[in-house]
Amino acid sequence: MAAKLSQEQVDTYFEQGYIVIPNAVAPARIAEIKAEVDRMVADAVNLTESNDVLDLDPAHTPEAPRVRRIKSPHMNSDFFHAHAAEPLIMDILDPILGPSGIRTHNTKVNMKSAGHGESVEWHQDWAFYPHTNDDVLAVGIYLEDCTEENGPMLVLPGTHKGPTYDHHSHGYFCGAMDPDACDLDFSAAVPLTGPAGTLTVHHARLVHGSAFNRSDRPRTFLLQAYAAADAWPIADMKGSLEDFNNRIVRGEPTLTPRVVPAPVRIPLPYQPDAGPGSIYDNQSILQNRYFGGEAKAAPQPAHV
Ligand SMILES: O=C(O)CCC(=O)C(=O)O
Repeated sequence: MAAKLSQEQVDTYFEQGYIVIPNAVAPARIAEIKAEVDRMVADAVNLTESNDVLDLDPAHTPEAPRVRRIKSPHMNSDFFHAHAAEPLIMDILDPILGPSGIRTHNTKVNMKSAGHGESVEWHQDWAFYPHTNDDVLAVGIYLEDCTEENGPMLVLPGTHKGPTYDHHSHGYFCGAMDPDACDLDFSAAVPLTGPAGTLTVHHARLVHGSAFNRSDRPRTFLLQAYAAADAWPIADMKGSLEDFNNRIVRGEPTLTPRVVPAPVRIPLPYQPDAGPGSIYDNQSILQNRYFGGEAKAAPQPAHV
């Protein structure tokens, strides 16, 4: 594929808040990524509860392992550390993240096992990590063919230009939107589908979610989030200044953030019981669920 986006793709990204590039990543590279995922997930047979690397499904047992997420693979695997800076990805992002450079913000592998894989309630990534400017996005790579049946990511086009919605429940940040509390037509959601190797880019303010995987095929999705080098996080720097600057993958660090108006809510307070790095734990206190599934009992309201 051409590593550079066409002007039409750049315009679509800014207009709609996302783009989908089928066959962007070559089959040989997908095979390497899958091999590293398999290597990391193999540790699940030794676990009875989630740890800093693997987020286990509630149905997991060491005998029948079920991993729903690899957390921060770029921090837990040399392979994924290097992959976050992959020139193919940098070249795609160059025209949309601006000239200041590019910083990795977070990475994860979301795994929906066949017949079972978890849903992700509607949310905006921006609600988790507001920055001083909104040149912030996530790149997704499907490691298997993704169709409407095995739980594609769903997006609401154009919502990156709208408000930042409430992602709190019972006074705690829960990383999910109450579908009845926002004036959005969820039936207009677009499923992002494509063959293995399809690459997606979505704006951090775009409303998105994803349904259960009730098919007989798994769906594994590598997500890598990036910010312009001059976008500074407002709520959490995720470590020291040195760590922050070490995550620059193109361009130079800067101490002068670019500040532009963008609607912000602070993702605090954190829930006392939510496992770190688990969107599933975080969202589990949302009672009014769009995609179904059982909500956890409501915690005592936080005093904010
Ligand atoms: O796995 C998906 O389809 C979407 C996940 C997502 O939006 C997230 O992890 O923030």
